Amino acid sequence: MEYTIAEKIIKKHLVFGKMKAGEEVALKIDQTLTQDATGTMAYLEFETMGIPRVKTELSVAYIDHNTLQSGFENADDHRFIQSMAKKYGLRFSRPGNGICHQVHLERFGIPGKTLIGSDSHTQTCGGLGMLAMGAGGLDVAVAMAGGAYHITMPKMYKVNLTGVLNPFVTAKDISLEILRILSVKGGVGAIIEWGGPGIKNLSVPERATITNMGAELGATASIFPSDEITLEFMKAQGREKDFVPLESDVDARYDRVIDIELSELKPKIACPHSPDNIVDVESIEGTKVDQVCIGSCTNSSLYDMLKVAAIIKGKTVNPDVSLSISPGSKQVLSMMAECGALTDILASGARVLECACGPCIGMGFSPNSQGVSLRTFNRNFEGRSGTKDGRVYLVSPETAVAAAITGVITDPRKLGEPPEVKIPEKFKVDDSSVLLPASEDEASEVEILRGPNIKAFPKGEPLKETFKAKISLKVSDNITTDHIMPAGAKILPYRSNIPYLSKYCFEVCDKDFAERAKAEGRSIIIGGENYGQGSSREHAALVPLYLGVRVVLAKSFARIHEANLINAGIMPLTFKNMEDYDELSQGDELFIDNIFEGMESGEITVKNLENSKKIKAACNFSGRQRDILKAGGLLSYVATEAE
Ligand code: MIC
Ligand code: SF4
Repeated sequence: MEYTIAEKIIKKHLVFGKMKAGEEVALKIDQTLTQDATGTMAYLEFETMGIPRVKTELSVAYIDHNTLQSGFENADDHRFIQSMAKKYGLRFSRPGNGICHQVHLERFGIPGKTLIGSDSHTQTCGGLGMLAMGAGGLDVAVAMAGGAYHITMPKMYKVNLTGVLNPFVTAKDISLEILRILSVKGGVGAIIEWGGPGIKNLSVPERATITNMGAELGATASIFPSDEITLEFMKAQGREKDFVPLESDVDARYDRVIDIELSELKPKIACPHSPDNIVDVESIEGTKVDQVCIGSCTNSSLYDMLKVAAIIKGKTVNPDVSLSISPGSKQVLSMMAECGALTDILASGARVLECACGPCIGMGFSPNSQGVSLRTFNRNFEGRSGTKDGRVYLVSPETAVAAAITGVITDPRKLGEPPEVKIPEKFKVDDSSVLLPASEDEASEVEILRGPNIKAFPKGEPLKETFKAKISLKVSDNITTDHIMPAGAKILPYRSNIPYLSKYCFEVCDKDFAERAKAEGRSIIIGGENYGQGSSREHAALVPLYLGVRVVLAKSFARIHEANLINAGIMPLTFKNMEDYDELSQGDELFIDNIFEGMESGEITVKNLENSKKIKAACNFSGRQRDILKAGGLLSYVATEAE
């Protein structure tokens, strides 16, 4: 039998199930990561499991999202997470040390290992041959407690790269090209393996720019082989002992193969408000730009920063543009400082922000009203920047800096000679901002520091045989978790306060939703295709649960969100006939009976009490998922299993 890279890793980590696409498999998890915006909840959940110390090979708690401390909330949450890490055996990456995915790639990722993280861009570490996946916080908590991670065995896609990129065309343009080809739902249910002769010219950070945006495709994971380029990167990080080579077998079978000839690519741009709304930069040249942001877990490596510095050296930022630079890690920033690149950037008039997510999640640096913002980030969902009518475009660092200089969208190929950038053979290694946990003997003495912002989180209820409720909201295709549970500097500090967060649920779509749903008591949401794409935030399930949502009936779901709904005890049902979506309206009362029998057979009948029409819904849950729903969510299920 010949295997793909991902299949090889899955085979090695399989604790349950058959490696057949569509079937549920359970995997042993070697490493976990959390960030602070999802971490607080994940640690509260972990605490309820009563495990004295994490059971993974390595677990790291990062602080990188909620770094603006405009009140006590974020600082309290940082202290809570730090004390949890110390007590329960995790490393703690202090605020300022960098964005979780960038730091994990530099310092901790290991080819061939499994990693799950409570952040959808965890797949970044696929750039060095890891099977790295985003997950809900509760799934990460279970993995920290030694439990397996359950996924639907994905299909295998292969992207073959041939040729060489032209000057000013970059790894980011490859990410945008695959989004153009596949769209934001094209990767759902698949692992995307990158290969072909074209990968030989891509360094690990460039590969990571590509795997990072696998999240935007909805893919379960994205992965590169581990080869001599990987070895070179690991040597530069002083970690060559962790290197293992990894490639697919020659006759490995793929469900889909996509070829991209790199020399044919031009600089690309994702237009508002979706990462797959792609055109060539040259086609919209001249559009006035108000703001440019360079950074995020997609494009904040030393290589990216050095290119930007080389291009902007000796020039000044256009007077009508505000330029921000957020290096991905302390390592990147300190190396920029040492080689003078930081001085060149500062001299241009750019604003240097801390090594954190920052503007990407609306944590400061929101654009002006109706402002056009060019960002090297991965998401441009409506309102995500913190400015409701802001217009965000996604681009490469080269395209970003070209606009920062000219003040308008500019094809970077017009910048003249491409920058010559040399990456040092050795990176500056200083792990002093990663704190080690207390020893097992001392752990019991460590006090958990809780602030007043931490409130109890809602628990699901055991499923009943029948269910009757009204439709509290009907939404269209590609609804993101940013629609369901917005982020941004004003709301993010309340990630451990579900009652407070609930006021903002679906605010972007319908500002009356929260009150209406609460007044209904129990309700159903109707969704279109790819419902819940984007972030892994389980708050997009916990908050609707708090507001009484018990069923979401959609055309299809994004992977992590569907898992989060089940974990929360909300039943995700899919339309069998897509036209039935048009038959339902907000306010209709629906009735579902024979739920248990339906779950066994995979089909449930939903009756619309307004007109007595019957709708067939699919519910292809695994035995474990049925039990979780029956128990009222994963936490109750874990508790009953333990009895
Ligand atoms: C994002 O990019 O949307 C986030 C913020 O990193 C999220 C996690 C979160 O909502 O806390 C993600 O991608 O999972
Ligand atoms: Fe942070 Fe943005 Fe990356 Fe999410 S996508 S982890 S908010 S930098």
